[in-house]
Amino acid sequence: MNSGLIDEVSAILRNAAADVVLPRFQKLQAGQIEEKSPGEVVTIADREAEQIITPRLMSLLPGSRVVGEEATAETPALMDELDEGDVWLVDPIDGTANFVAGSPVFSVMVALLRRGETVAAWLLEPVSDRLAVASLGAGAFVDGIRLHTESSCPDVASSRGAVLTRFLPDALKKTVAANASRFSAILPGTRCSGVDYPAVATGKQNFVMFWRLLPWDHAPGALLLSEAGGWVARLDGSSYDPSDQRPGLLAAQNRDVWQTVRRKLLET
Ligand code: 2AM
Ligand code: CA
Repeated sequence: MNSGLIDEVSAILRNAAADVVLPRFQKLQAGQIEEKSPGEVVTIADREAEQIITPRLMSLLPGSRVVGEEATAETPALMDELDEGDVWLVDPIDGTANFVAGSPVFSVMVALLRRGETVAAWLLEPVSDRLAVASLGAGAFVDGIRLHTESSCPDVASSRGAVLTRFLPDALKKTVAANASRFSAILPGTRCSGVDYPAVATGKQNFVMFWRLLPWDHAPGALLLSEAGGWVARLDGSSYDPSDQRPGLLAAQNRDVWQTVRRKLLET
């Protein structure tokens, strides 16, 4: 991945954030927020950001296509054949519920898939302007500083991580709750994967577990964490594939932590 493309996409995300997202932050009017489906909100800022980002990404790579969260809500077939050609996955606002609540914990994310493999990722937090980028085989960076996760495995009793319980089946919720006291802390997660994955990649926490796997929520963070030295895999140990939405994913700061957390968190 050439660094020119990394910079061009970074500029596209920063422009969209400055032009249509940040001007609405803590200033949304009631008519600018809609319920897409029960419990899932979308705002004028999500829609406009995706509209701005989509043609700009397409013009960067001839023959590429864009699969954005909001366009896919209108046209679900856009998600077919993610494993063909060059596909940009766009989450115009990740953490929309936080954005609507006036919290700065939201991000703008893009991943580039090449024949189904994530080859580059961008995660921008507009309020702080913190930008995380990764490209396959070339590392993960936050604001230009290369990330390397810890290679050792802490005691379970001193490890902490987040489990996103909203979409988790009741039986798994009970298992996690029963095993939580083995850990230093089981956190609820931030409701923004653009913040949860960097929290592991930068060592703020040791792991994060998700259930629902929409590709724009996970492809960027999964590449970021893998390139930082982390380990991301489905709960059965198989590798993460953005084209496969079967649920359940565990992301950890390295493979040993992944295996230990998988065992201690989900043991029945
Ligand atoms: P969104 O705001 O783009 O819909 C993955 O956890 C993603 O699911 C989040 O980044 C967020 O993306 C959405 N989400 C919203 N509320 C959530 C919740 N309570 N638990 C888990 N995910 C949530
Ligand atoms: Ca979103």
